This record gives sequence, structure tokens and C-alpha cells, in this order.
Amino acid sequence: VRDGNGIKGLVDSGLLEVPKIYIQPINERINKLETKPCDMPPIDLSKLNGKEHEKVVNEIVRAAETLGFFQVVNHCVPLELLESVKDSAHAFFNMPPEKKVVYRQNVSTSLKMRYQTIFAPEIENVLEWKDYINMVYSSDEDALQYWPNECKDVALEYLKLSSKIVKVILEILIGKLGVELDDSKIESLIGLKMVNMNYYPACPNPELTVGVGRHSDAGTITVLLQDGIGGLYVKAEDENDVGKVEWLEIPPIPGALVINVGDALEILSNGKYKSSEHRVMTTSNQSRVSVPLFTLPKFTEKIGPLPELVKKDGLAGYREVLWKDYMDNFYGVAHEGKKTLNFAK
Ligand code: AKG
Repeated sequence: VRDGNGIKGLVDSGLLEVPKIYIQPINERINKLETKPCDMPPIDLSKLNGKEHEKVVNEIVRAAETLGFFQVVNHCVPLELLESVKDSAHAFFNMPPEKKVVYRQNVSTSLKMRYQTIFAPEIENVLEWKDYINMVYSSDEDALQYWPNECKDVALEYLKLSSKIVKVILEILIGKLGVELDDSKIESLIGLKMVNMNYYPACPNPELTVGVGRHSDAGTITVLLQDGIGGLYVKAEDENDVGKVEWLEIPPIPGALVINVGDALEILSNGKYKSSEHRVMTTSNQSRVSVPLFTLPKFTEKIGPLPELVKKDGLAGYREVLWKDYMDNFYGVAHEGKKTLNFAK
């Protein structure tokens, strides 16, 4: 696995059973009995600024307050671009190992592009069934220089267009808190951007593994493009049965993008918007790709509940943290639900 071919290499070698290091303890395996499809209809962004504007705004706010996840359609990202993004993810992972290995963390020194097979190799005892690349954006020039040829152009275009969706949604969510933030403040809350391409190879024992373990996203808002295979589950409380946990599958909808709230927005909103735990199941007969755009505060930002809300709520549910410290902690612990948020408690 540590060569240039990741888990895909293991699978391509004809593996019939997953190696022990990928077998999850029973409590971390996805129990199908605890799952059901999420039936929330996708939100039509083309209706913003029209006669149904307020209705759409309320749908966005309600979704962010409850599940923390929703899907959007009629956004500004062309569907052909979304297809090209998925194709380019396959193109990268299908390259021969010698072409991929140059991007491995221990081979390449670039902080703008890295290729890995697991989340945090130094600290995890059981490994996730996922290969991925992480492309950090600093400027167009850097992206075109450091990101892989197989995907850099489409990934950059996807980042730019999806960032527009993020900004619109963030402005709505902040506005509905009754807080006014100027444009430069909004920009700095999403000033760090990265595109990942996740590749979950077909897995001989999907019931024993996870593609990604339970976690919440660190940042402000994530946009996720998933292909048609499915497997993304979000933790939800059952409204009719308090205390009962359900895992709702976010079903693939052609042309839709998944939006979710991250820890930074939960903190800023003093807990009003939910950064939900989510995880990914593997599949036995097909490889799956997904492409998240993570938008995060700049490292130099201090993130805490917005003062107007603390005043209104009479209490701060989180402490203020320097975003760089939050991220150092986030990358230093294994995936374990929303535990990373404790850093701001
Ligand atoms: C992540 O990359 O953090 C994810 O949660 C991926 C979700 C997915 O593959 O659907």
C-alpha cells in the first residue's frame, strides 16, 4: 500500500479479502439496519432572487439547523464540468504507480498537492479504505504548477464556481443570524480552499470496512460532488424518537451538489448551524469517486461565536480559537465523530 498505487494497487493485485489492518471494530462498521435514505428534496438555487427567494432561504436555513447537510440543484456549475471532474479523478487514480508516487507525502515536498491512502497514517490503528489527493489553493499559478496535469484545469474551475455557491449560502446563513459581516470578513471565513479527490476502490468485504470513518468537517462550508454509486451517510437524531440515532444516506442525484456545514460555522453560529458527523461505506463491485471542496477560515483568523449571538444567547457555547491551532489539532487526531470540536469547548 505504501507504494505509488495505494489501496487501488491492492485491489488490482487480485485481493480476495481485506487485510486485517482495514477491518473496523464492530461498533465502527456501518449497520444497514440503522440507515435509511434521506428524503429531503434538493434545493433549487435558481429560485434565489425570484418570487420564491424567501422560501429557498428558509429551506437552506432549516437544513443547516437540522441535518447540517442538503443538496442543491440548478447551481452555477455546468453539468459537463461535473462529469469532467469525476472523469479526471478516475484518470489520476488509474495512472501507473510510477506516475502517482511522485506526489506521495514522503516523496514530494509540495504542500499544495499530496497523494495519500488514509486520513492520518501515524495515528490510526485501523485504516480507511480510501485513496485520495489533496490540492490546496493559494493562487491560479501555483495550482497550475503543482496540481496534477490529469485534473488541474477542471479542479480549478470546479473550485472557482463552487466557491460562488459557498459564498451565496454563507451570506444567507450569516444574514439569517441577524448579523452583518462585511465582504472581506466573509471572504476570510472561506479564505482557505482545498479540493480533494477521493477514490474508494471496490472492496471485497464492504461490511467490515469504512471508506471514511465518522467525522465532521473542520471548515466553514463543504461542497461535495459524488458519483452515482452512493455510500455517504450522515448522523441524525430521529425527530420522533429522541435519543435514537439514524444514519441517513445522502442519495446520489444526477447534477446535484451536496452542501454541508463544518465545525467553523457551527462555532461562529454558536451552535445554531450543525456540523454533522458523516461517514462513507465501501462497495463490493465498483470503485466510487467523490470530490469535496473544503472552504475554511484563513489560519490567522480567530474563530469564536459571533459576539452578537453570544449577547443574544447569553452564553458562548465555544471558546475563541486561532484557526491554525484548530487545524493542527484536527489533523493530529484520528477520525472519531465530532471529537475535534472539543478543542473549541
Ligand atoms: C471527506 O472527504 O471528508 C468525506 O467525508 C467524503 C464524503 C464522500 O466521499 O461522500
